[in-house]
Amino acid sequence: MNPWPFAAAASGSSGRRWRWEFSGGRGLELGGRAALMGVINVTPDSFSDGGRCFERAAAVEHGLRLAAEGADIVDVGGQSTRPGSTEISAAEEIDRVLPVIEGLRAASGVVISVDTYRAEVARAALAAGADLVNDISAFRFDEGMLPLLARTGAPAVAMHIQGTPRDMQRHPHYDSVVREVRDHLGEAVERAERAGVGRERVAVDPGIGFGKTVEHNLELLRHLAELRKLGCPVVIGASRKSFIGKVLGLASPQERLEGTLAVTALAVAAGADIIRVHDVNANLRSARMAEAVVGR
Ligand code: PMM
Repeated sequence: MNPWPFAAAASGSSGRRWRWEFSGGRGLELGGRAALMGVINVTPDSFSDGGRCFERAAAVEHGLRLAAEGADIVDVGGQSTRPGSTEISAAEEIDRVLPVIEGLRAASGVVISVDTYRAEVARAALAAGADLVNDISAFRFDEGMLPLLARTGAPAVAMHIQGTPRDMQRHPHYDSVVREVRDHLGEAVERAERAGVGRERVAVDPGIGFGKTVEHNLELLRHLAELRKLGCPVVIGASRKSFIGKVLGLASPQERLEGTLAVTALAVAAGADIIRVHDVNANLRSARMAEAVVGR
């Protein structure tokens, strides 16, 4: 008997397979081995890379390096969503992400996602060559997002957040975090369907660190099978996050690689379909090894 209860369900035999099609005959297979999403934060205040990528050329180069390391998707974001962060204007967000998306698209066929909750930014990014939208508000912060997705046919990640980036870590509270996050994401998928965005085009993400205590995050990671029941690809973004720092007593995000790798291996064994990370090379090895052990 396989001691990893979700491993069998995570394998191809369960029929949990998706293929997202993009322009130029490119596509992304989901449901087999986990896909790695590499992070490019084009922000001067990103907690994880300290604004290193704020320069366009450096950001493009960083994205190409992540792709060369094996990232299936590169995720370009211009608006920091760290706890307590303040909003920049849509125009500034577009100014940050567009040159990077254009540069990446000109140089590579890698799948590009834009990390934004604003329809205006998503529209500009898709026109510049992005393939999908990563919305941390699960289509709730901007009512124009679902109509845009319906019109363009772009797939999307719907992530759970309690509150907003500004206030989410003040008093996170749930009666049952797993049930509430699952129901919230289920509603997002239903809203998407009603707007003409088929559920096969939506991936769901519990939003690790977005309005959650350490225990909430751990509880969600222990119960990924609940999210898989929604019938959509499951995304996990735990890379370098503060709950890892709290568990291990590590203040600096740069020290959290081993903790991140542990989460990646366990999430992959539990059937996560997309893993969003800063360190692609190390996480890819962790994922491939975990898949070999559980027979995924
Ligand atoms: N985390 C961050 C930003 N965007 N998107 C998704 N889908 N899931 C996440 O967990 C997520 C995200 C914040 O982390 P960062 O500042 O290191 O990018």
